[in-house]
Amino acid sequence: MNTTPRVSVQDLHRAAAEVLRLNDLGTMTTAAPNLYPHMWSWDAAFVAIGLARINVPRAITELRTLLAAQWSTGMIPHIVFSENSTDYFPGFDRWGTESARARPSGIKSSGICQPPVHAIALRQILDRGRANGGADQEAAETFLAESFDGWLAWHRWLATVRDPDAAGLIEIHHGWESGFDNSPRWDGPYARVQAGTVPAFTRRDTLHVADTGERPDDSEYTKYLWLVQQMASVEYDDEAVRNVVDFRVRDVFFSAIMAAASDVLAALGEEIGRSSDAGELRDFARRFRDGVASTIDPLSGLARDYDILAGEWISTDTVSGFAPLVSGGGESLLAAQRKLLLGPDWMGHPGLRFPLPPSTSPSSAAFRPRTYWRGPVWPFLNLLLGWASQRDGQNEIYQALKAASLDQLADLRFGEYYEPFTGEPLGSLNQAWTAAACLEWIGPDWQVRTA
Ligand code: 9WN
Repeated sequence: MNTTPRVSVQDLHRAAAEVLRLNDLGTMTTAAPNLYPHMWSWDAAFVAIGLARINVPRAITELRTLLAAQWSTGMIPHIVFSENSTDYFPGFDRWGTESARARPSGIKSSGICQPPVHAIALRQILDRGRANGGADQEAAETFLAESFDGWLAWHRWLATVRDPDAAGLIEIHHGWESGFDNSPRWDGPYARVQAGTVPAFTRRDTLHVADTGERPDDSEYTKYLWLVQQMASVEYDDEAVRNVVDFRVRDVFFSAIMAAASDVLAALGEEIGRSSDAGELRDFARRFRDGVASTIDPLSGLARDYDILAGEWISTDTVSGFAPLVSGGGESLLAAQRKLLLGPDWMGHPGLRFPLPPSTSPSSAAFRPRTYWRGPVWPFLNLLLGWASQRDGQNEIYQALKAASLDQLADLRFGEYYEPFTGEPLGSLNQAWTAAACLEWIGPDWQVRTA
């Protein structure tokens, strides 16, 4: 394993901070300079975590902008469109959210959501603000008090509308909601989607990557757009969507984030005297933690998604199988998962350039090392796994993820995702959440100068 950084931690820190500045539109950070010129929901949470390391008020602004786009139902949309760019497809016009009654007026957004990482970012902002003291602390404490109800509404919406049967698993209606867009996890459900007529489209994403093979293909996009049309046809009404949409899946990784973030939000609520709401959030955390544990595949030991329309489990060798490590759970389950994660199909695979979990196991027939969610390593996910291992006192895994992540990012390219065997950055460069993850991994270390 190569653990010698090719640059100093100070240079790495400077370059990562520069990427966030480059993507900064003032009150929102674009997910990437060209490929993603708008704000994405779970990207914004990771961006806020990174920003909190360098500028607490700016981190607060990021979450405030996102929360301003919250729908009256409680849903936080997956894209908040910037007025500055039309260079993304599907843009606002294609979403048909204009007529959605729950969308706040004056703010352009998509009509679907992404995993609720936000409470974790809120916690980081508060901790950094308190550590800095003075105006940063005051701003962070004020933001917690003023925004708590918004985050609570978001978790309540997920727990009710997206888990109507209290299965402890969040239902999603589009691969984009998972954030793992074209992962092999969704091959089965998408194979069953029969797209009707979709108006002609011109993609923009393929213009911004070196090789179009890194992205989903046009037939996949046709299905993505078909699902958007189905939801738009009922004006994104929560009940009606469930009846019309051809993609209904219980997403285990989304559910794990829901469990972890509900615990974090509960603890924040307890700090500001919201004990009854905190109790409700603790119940959500328990319910989703149990839901995640209930999905374990007895053969592989990995967590599974569930296809509601087909009535079957989805077993894949993808990194989402480690959902229990994010949600937390019983010690024997977690110990077995850690062993798998460090084993030869994942972080211990001998061919890896850096010992980090690929999005799909290299031992799987579905593995494609250069294609988006079908194999590449995604740096923000490693940060999430690192955060969870630190929460659970798993310092060995935390340090292993940190060392390998910093080695990977020392090329200063801040790729969206990385080829697992060569370490080549793929997708977009200067991806905001990759830079943010880097800042969070570095933490205060950049101030430590060696002689
Ligand atoms: C669709 C912004 C987003 C991430 C997702 C990632 C990718 C969008 C796209 O980019 O998805 O939402 O156009 O491919 O899959 O996780 O939030 O970085």
